[in-house]
Order: sequence, then structure tokens, then C-alpha cells
Amino acid sequence: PRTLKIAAAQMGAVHRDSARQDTLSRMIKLLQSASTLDAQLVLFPETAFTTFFPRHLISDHKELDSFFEHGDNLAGSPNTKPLFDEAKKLGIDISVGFAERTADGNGYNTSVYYSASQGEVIAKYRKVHLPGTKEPFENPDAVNQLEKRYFEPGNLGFKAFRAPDLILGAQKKGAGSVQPGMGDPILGMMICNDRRWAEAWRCYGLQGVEVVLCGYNTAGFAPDLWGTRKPMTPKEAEDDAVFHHKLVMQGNSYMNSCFSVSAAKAGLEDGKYDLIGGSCITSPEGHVLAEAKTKEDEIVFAEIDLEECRQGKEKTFDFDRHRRIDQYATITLQ
Ligand code: CDT
Repeated sequence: PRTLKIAAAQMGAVHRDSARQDTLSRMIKLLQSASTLDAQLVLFPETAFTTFFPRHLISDHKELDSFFEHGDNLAGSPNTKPLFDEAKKLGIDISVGFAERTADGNGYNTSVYYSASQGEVIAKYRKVHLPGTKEPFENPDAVNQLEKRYFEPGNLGFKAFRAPDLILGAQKKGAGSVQPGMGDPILGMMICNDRRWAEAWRCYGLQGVEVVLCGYNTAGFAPDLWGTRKPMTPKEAEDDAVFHHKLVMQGNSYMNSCFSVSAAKAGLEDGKYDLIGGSCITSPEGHVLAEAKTKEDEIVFAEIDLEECRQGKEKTFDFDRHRRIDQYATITLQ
């Protein structure tokens, strides 16, 4: 077996006026709690260090800046460094989402993968599918999603990578390739809305991905954003949002023969904006192995065997034998 102990660190609400150090302390506590389960890899949500600020039209630059990490030294900034230090101390790899401001002033919705054994960030992903609008909705009661205002679409593609030193006795000869079934685990990151896009998953699937990591902030009730088939109560809308979340995690894990871990920022943020929970771990056969029971800070944990990815990759979804790329031009040409 190629056993891996993985966890989602679901976070309850973080508010617009929450002190950064308080939120950081909660994240460190979650990591310590995952450590008592012997977790080797812990996923934190999208924009984990702050509230999900794209719901607000923020014109004060100083305030807006306070929600971003600046430059390229995430593991060195006082607002974030203690989390990476703790990960290194506990020997746990982490993946965490944050708003990134580059030296040339661009904003990205980003996540990184930090390897405890390497003591550094070994992979970075920038969210490709930015939902919502650039301008706020006219309806003053609408829940806005101004990601297109604050972020550029990700420009790093969907690059799978191997995380070293997690699997006992992993054959290092697999390290440079994307052949599943040997070597270190093949991982891929996506962020929230990306999980609804088959293309994102397939890009990883084609690289033999074994575990997809996806942090998210998903509104429980946002009819102006989603459109509505029929009037729904907030409760019905939230149930539907959780249903769609699990549907895409389970369905795409199955179709790409991989595990997935998803970590929510959940609960009532900024006093009135409800975010769904539903953080979960799914198997290559599409089953939910573990899921959150609350909308608070909570660790969702599973021990998995990456060898279980082989069944799908070698049979039903053996891409080499069964894909028919000559018939797929429509999805690459437009
Ligand atoms: N953060 C984020 O990407 N949220 C979006 C809301 C989109 S509306 C369907 C999500 O996909 O959950």
C-alpha cells in the first residue's frame, strides 16, 4: 500500500474585523489537532487567513491591502509565517489559500503547497475560474462576488506535482515523471469555483493525479450570483449548494480516478453572509470517506491508500486505451 493520512482543516467564520493573529492562532490549533491524528497533509480553505473579502466593495486601499499577502515570501511574513513554522515543527505538509499581491501589483487568488521535509513552498496555483462580477449587483441586498474586480485569472495552469517524503519507501525513480502507482504522491491544487469545471480536473487527470486539493468559500444563499430555477428558501438553497459541492467532488474524483480533499471556510461571516460547510474527502470510486459535521473549525480526516487510484486508471478510465482525442477538438478549439 501507499498509505497517506490526509485532512481538511475546515474553518468557521472569519470576519472583516477579525484580528489576523486570532485567525492564525485558530489555524495553528487546527494543525495541532490534525497532528494528534498523525495527519501528514492538511488542507486549509481558500483565502484562509481572512474573511472572504470579495463579497465587499472595498474602496479603501489600505483595508483592501490588509487582505492580501504581498510579494513572494509567504513563509516569511508575520501574518502567515507561524503557520508554516508549526507545520515544519510537526512534520506536516500544508496547502493553504490566500490573496496574493505580486511585486508588479497584480492580485491572484492563490494557494501554495508547503513541504515540511523541504521546509519550503514547493508548488503554487492561481485560481483560473474566477466567478462573479467586476461591478457590484444593482440589488443592494445581493451577495456580491467581486473576484473579477480584485483578481486576475490564474496564469500558472494546472500543474500536478509530487510531494516528497510522505510515502514510506516511495521509489524515487518516479519522482520526475507522472506515472501513477509508484513514487511520491501526485497532487494537484484547485480553488473553489475551479471544482465545478471538468477541464480543470481533466488537466490533472491527464497528469495521473492521485489527490486533488480544493479549498473553498461557497455562499449558502446567493440567487443574484447563481440564478434560480425556482424560488428557494435560504435553507433549500444551502442544501442545494452542498449537494452541488459534493456532486462535483465525487463525480470528478471518479472520472479522474483520484482522491480529493476539500476544505471550506464555513458559517456566518461578517454577521450575515452564510458559507456552506461540507468539507470532505472522496475516493477514486466517488465515495465520501469523511465529511464535516459542523460549520465550525473542524478536522476532517482519512487514511487513504493511493494504490486505490489504479483500478480506475488502469480499467474504466485507462486514458491510453479508451480516450478518443480526435473527437474532442471542440473543447480545445473554442
Ligand atoms: N469562492 C468561490 O469561487 N465561490 C463560488 C461561488 C460561485 S457561484 C456558483 C463557488 O463556486 O463556490
